Amino acid sequence: MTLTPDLLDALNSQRIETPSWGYGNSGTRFKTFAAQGAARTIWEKLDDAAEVHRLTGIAPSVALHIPWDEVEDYGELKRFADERGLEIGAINPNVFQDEGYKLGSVTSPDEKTREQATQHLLDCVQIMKQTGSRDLSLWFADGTNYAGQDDLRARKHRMRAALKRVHDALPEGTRMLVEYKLFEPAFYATDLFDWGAAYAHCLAIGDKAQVLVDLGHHAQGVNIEQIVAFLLDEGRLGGFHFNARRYADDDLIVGTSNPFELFCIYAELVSAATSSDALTRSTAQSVAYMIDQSHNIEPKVEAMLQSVLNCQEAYAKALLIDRDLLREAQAAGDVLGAHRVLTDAFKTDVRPLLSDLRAEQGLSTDPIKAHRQSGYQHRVAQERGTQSGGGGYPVKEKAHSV
Ligand code: AOS
Ligand code: ZN
Ligand code: ZN
Ligand code: ZN
Repeated sequence: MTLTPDLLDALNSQRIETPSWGYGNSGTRFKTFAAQGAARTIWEKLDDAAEVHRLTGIAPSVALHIPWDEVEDYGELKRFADERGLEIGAINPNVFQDEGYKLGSVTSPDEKTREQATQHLLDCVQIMKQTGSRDLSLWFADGTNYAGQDDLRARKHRMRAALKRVHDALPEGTRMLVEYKLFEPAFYATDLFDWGAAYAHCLAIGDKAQVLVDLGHHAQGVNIEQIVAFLLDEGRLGGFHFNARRYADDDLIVGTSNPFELFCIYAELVSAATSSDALTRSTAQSVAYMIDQSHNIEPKVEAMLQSVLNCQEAYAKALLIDRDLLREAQAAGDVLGAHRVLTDAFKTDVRPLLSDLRAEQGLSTDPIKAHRQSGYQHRVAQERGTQSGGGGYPVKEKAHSV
């Protein structure tokens, strides 16, 4: 397996965004274990993200969560990131932690609560202007726990109205990514419950609205790569929250329990990026590849490195698919021949290829080993100590268990 110029080009331009919340302490509803050296503030989270980027070369942006990562001066934060070779990525408003959101945020039956939540989303649009972010990433915990608790159509209308207001406040060249989730924390009905609901809202509110696919947000057995293919073809796939799961929204290290699914998703993206249809092509080229994982017992930086590297492997394998052969087999109705073309690529060990790529890029050929040998973890453990809870500046809502 050699690094052809095409492969090199494609692999050089791969990008993965890491989430600020993946660097702080987080846990389950049972316990948040304090990790030695876990980042306590957004500044430390950016330091960790810079370490992941330094070692992988493909993770130059960091998603923020507001207010967990709230600062007084976002210009200063942007400069701080810039000095570390990083950019501020998607802004994730938090409309699920205030007392007032017990019955929902933008879909709450209470008008004042809806207004407060919508204002927070609009404030986040202002933050995007200061951080230079392209994407506003929206996830709502909104929903109901019992049949009859609230009017489902009224809630749909409230969601539509809020999304529309925020959409219309977005500056040119920016987008809102609408994330859906089957359940949790609502257990009877979630207002944005699947890709169809998110897609219908996006379609109704405007061109800057696109769907975000979190790999942990579907029912068991749902074919996520087919959703990806469909949304790409409709020009409405905005981005991903990559993670792995076996049961529900487990938010584990990407590609650990489901490498074939991750590969099939990348296979659709690679195929769409060279589609003869201009909309499909440009949609594929604008996809935001973000990781959304929360660590309970894993060392944070190494866990994030592993996720980024697993995305790189999945993408490299997807690039190896022999497209001509695949088309021929498909056209000939050669069921197993076509499948074999795909699995041949999936079964290829791309680690030597990626090691060559890193050598080309002047990186260490084994980022995990390099991280383990760098002393970074030891140094931050000394400097930061062991703190319970997450981080934030100024100190605000800290604990994170979603
Ligand atoms: C929640 O389940 C969603 O995946 C959110 O995208 C994300 O986990 C949250 O914004 C970070 O707390
Ligand atoms: Zn998510
Ligand atoms: Zn998730
Ligand atoms: Zn989630």
